[in-house]
Amino acid sequence: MATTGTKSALFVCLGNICRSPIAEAVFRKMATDAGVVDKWVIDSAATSDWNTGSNPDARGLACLRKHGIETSHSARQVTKDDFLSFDYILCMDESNLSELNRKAKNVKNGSAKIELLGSYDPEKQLIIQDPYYGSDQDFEKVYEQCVRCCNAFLKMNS
Ligand code: WE7
Repeated sequence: MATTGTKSALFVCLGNICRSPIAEAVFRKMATDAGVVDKWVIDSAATSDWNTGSNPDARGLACLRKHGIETSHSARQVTKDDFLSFDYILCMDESNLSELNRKAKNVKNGSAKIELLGSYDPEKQLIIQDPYYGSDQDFEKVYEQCVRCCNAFLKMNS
């Protein structure tokens, strides 16, 4: 359980190597720049166990680095405990959302708010598409969406 006064957000996608590590790193950078990172528990995870232990996709790392952000994340799958300990579980697409809601049903007293990260987008792009079979430009688009959404999400929580 999060310590009193802290808030927590878990970013989730299919494999925890493309979209959710970008969202996690963007949000941590924003919270750091805003001087509130100590008030947050921030992590990311996958709905699947396919990539467990893998580092983020090289294209995602290059995209983040281009914007002055570093990350060292190792992919992990969402656990039952995540549904108890996180305030927010923010995912990328409808498939992530239905998978998380399905998993949440097996957790008694789970209190995490499960939402699409895109629901915070002031430009109303609800879905953050999987860039796995995409181009560098698709990663850049994911990054821009994460920036807009994380900024709005952080503002709402300050
Ligand atoms: C992805 C992926 C992504 C697709 N990251 N993988 Cl080969 C596979 C099968 C089950 C789970 C995972 Cl995670 C993976 C590897 C990792 N972002 N996106 N696969 C993907 C995209 C479009 C159509 C089908 C798949 C599996």
